[in-house]
Amino acid sequence: MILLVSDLHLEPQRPDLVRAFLHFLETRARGAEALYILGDLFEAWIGDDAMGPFEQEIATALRQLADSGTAVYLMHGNRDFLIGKAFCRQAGCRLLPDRHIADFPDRRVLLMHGDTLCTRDEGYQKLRRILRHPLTLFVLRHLPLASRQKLARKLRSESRQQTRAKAMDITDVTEAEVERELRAARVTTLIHGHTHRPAHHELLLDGQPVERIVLGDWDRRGWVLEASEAGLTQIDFALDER
Ligand code: LP5
Repeated sequence: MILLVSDLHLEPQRPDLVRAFLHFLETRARGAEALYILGDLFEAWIGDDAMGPFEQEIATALRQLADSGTAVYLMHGNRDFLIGKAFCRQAGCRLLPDRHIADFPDRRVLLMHGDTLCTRDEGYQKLRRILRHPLTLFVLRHLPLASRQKLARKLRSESRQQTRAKAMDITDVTEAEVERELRAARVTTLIHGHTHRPAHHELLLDGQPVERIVLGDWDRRGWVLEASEAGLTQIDFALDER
């Protein structure tokens, strides 16, 4: 079994989410062939050098899962794109590029975080281009810790305000971009997160059936997509499920 999650947005201020994720790693994820985390594991990540006891606890739990034989893969999200080699080494996980094609038991799939698919969200795409520019990344990584914390708080609060004011279709994926990615990857299944709109879309691309599976965000409930020879099944569960 292969498991996929995204958008957990872990932070010390949400102990319910943290407990649920740690429990997930110790139970459902144990024995899985692989766990893919498709971005936004953390609510905000300002650099591996800023890791405190909370981040260490998550890294240790991931490492224990990896040591037990489950391959753990991590992709950047729009809130934790500064996760680097040090965290991955400590957590025993492999960092994936923004687009990754994986061989699943019954098919090849394209894995993405999903933010780049929202091409109508011009404000965000502009911000993304600035934040992901190598020069910006260099500068951000070298800012003093306090400045990075301040900047992250500012960005989060601006984002909360601005996303509330955006129309639903602006913050959803653009179909043409989904089609472009599927064609370029030569696969018929795309799995992504980011939009917080869990769903299983069946579409036609050049007359062929294709699928787009959107992973759910962990907030009121937890979400996991299970991939096996039987296909892909997304399930949600109570955060306090034991
Ligand atoms: O994250 P979410 O779900 O709220 O909304 C996203 C888009 N927003 C973001 C911003 C992140 O939330 C902020 C993450 C901060 C943590 C990492 C910081 C690391 C760098 C700093 C420390 C070293 O990604 C949101 C989308 C939404 O998804 C749906 O797709 O709409 O995009 C926006 O809201 C962007 C706005 O439209 C434009 C923002 C202007 C910000 C102005 C601040 C200027 C600061 C400039 C800094 C270089």
